[in-house]
Amino acid sequence: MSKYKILNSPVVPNMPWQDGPAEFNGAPVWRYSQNPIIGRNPLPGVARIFNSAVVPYNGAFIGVFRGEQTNGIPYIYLGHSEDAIHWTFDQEKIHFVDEQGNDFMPVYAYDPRLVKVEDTYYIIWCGDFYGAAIGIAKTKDFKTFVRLENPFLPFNRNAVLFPRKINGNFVMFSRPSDSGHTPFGDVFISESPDLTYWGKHRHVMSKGNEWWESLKIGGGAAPIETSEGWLLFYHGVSGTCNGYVYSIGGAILDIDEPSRVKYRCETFLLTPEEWYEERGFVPNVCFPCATIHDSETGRIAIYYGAADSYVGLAFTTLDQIIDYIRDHSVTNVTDTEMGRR
Ligand code: BMA
Repeated sequence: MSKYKILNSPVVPNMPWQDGPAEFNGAPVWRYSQNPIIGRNPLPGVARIFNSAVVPYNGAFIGVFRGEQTNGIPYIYLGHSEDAIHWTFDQEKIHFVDEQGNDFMPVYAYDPRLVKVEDTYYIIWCGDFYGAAIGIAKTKDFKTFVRLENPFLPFNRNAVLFPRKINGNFVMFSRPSDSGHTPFGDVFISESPDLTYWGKHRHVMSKGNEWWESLKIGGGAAPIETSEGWLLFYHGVSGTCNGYVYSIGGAILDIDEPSRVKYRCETFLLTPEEWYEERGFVPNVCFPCATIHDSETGRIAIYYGAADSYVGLAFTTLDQIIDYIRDHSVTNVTDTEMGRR
């Protein structure tokens, strides 16, 4: 019997899975033995796929993938899979229309997230709005993608929508930033009744006291609703003399007021160690963008971009990860307060 529960989430018996080791040196998160699941030059004109998001769909899986074209410009490509490990990609990048039905193609689009809220799937990405900012589109059938109003002013990156409304409003994380590689950054949260007007902005968490996340942090996978609160896998960045290092961190947020952090793990959950994480277009990057989780077994598969070159898969279970985050939690007042000044 599991100790904790995944709430408001489907049963996904065909989700990818591999058992973990009996003992761990650190966090109970283990990599898929066949990583990376997506290698280089995955389709014509695309040199690398990484930082991508997937969901269960019609008994199989579908995803939005950051494809770095051979001219270096990132766009979003749709992918399909029976097992969420082996993916086939549409050769054409996703074409959007606006709410009037006119064609819309972003100047660039990267780090997509894919979140189902009620009966609609939302794609959230970082694109150009006279500077880096958040783009959002909706689809019900993965054929028509309707681009919505830009939710936030530039500069802002790393937006993640929650999988359900809270107190009647859509809720989204974002990270205000600068126009460059942003050597700072905290996670904020905003609410919207209609996905057009955003407000009630709150601060969620600051960059960490711990060195692995001391430069900046950013939202990662869409939070998982659990009996302990919203389980969040996010990224934390350390600034070394040799560049940024991106690790995966974990936190649990209050279910009704997610700007309040209940538990925040002081250690990283996963940090670059394998060749595909340490070596690539940008070395030393583990960048989580999605999970697939099964509410029946509590199994969780984390999808993460590796070294801006590959997609990696790692596993944990709800009971193991919640116990680990709670047992290693260190919070301060900027975590636990409501986040409005
Ligand atoms: C961030 C984003 C991510 C990328 C990371 C490491 O600022 O651009 O897409 O994975 O840097 O290069």
